[in-house]
Amino acid sequence: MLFLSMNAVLLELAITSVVCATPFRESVSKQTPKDFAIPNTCTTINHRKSWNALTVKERHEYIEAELCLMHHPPVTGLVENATNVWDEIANIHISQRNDIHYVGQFLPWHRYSVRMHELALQKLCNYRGAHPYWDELTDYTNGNVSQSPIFDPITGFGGNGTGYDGCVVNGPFGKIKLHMSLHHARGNEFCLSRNLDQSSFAEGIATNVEHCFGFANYTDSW
Ligand SMILES: [Cu+2]
Repeated sequence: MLFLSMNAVLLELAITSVVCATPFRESVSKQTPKDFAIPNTCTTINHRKSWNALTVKERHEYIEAELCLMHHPPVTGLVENATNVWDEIANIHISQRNDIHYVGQFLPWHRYSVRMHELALQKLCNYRGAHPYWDELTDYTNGNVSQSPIFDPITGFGGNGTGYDGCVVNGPFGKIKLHMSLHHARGNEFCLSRNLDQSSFAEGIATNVEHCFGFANYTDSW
């Protein structure tokens, strides 16, 4: 059983975003809530699978849970103009962008963030699976990335955006309204946009991935 509280983790990240810009580890050690404790032994395995390995039913269950987060009332109450948990999660990422990108803590911070997101799906939206991952390299190797199963409009995230704004108009997120972005006034509604560029995926080839894995610490790897 895992005793890590989703609310505590989300609050943890949110608080870090509004009160300080200190390194991530430092903020955690200062503000750890009482129920923030991980036992030494696991009795269940949170098995994260590649999107392509999920059954159609599992894909729908995951997408339903994400849609649930987009309609769930805010849980931290710390984010101005947030109308749902999804807005709060997005704001955490946006407000800390200058401290968590282009630095050694990039991977640890995002790994923690994914876990928080996974707990939100499981605790707030009764999602019983683990957060899936996108095996981008395999899809790139197989051909046109935009034709990958993950962008299927029926069983996946929907396809490329269209029109001037590049709005995604098909799939489960085609009608979703977002509210947190650097490019829009806070709280204003805008669409999910997507513009997949096949050539840009070449940077994620296996030799580059292995090269990064070869470094001994995060800063060198970055
Ligand atoms: Cu990021």
